[in-house]
Formats: sequence, structure tokens, C-alpha cells
Amino acid sequence: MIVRTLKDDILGTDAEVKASTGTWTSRRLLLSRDKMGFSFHDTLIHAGTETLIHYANHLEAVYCVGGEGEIEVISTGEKWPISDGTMYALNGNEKHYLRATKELRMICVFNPPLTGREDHDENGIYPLLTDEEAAE
Ligand code: 9YT
Repeated sequence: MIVRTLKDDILGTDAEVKASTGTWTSRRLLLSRDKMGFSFHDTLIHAGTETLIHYANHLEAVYCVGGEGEIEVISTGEKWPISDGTMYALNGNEKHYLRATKELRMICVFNPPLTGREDHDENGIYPLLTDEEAAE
């Protein structure tokens, strides 16, 4: 069994990842090496930011537990407001903008799991890495 706390096990460690864009901070509670088949994150999307995201190699489900913002799917222009209790699942690898008006706290699950330090490239994509490749 795995038991971790944000305060004691994640904050200030390698599992706390700040985006190079400065728009989000991801606290990664479960990663590929934990062998759960998914990774599990508690992410902050900082107030007043817009992030371009395209999980071309991953499926992601997101559950908002605080804050306010919106998601916009780029191909269709569809927008949905996000607040405490909103869930979205990117089951079609949708390229999107994520905007926060008040800091969003989002619980995220990735399949396949992230290995650790992934950050978006200029197109909003995370690479598909094995633990071995991530360690190189
Ligand atoms: C909700 C979302 O996509 N936030 C960006 C960061 C990402 N979820 C992560 O790596 O935790």
C-alpha cells in the first residue's frame, strides 16, 4: 500500500513540478514507477493565466476542487466553465486552452502514467517516456 501526503512527501521534492511557462504547478502523488497504471496529480493553475495543452500521447481526466476558469477546445471553439465539482475527460486528445480567473485546484489522472518531470513543449505536448528513458 502507498500512503503519501502533499505536505510531507511531495512539496519541495522532485514530484513538485513547476511549468516552464509559469502557468501551473503539478504535485505528482503517483507516477509510473508506482505501477498503478496511471499517474495522479494535484495541480494548481495559477490565476490570470492561459495554458495551451495538447495531450497527444496521453488520456487525462480532471476534477476541479476549487477556483474558477474555463476550458476551450481549439478545433471547435467550444468552451465550458470550470469550478468546484466540474470534471472533464480528454478522451479525444483534444487540443485546448485552459484559463484560470481564480486559481484552479485540479485533481488529474493520466494514462499512460507520467514518469516524473514532464513539462509541456511549445505545442502543449508531454513526450511519451518510459521510466528508463526519463532516467537518462
Ligand atoms: C489540468 C492540467 O492539464 N493541468 C496542467 C498540468 C498537468 N495536469 C499535470 O502535469 O499535472
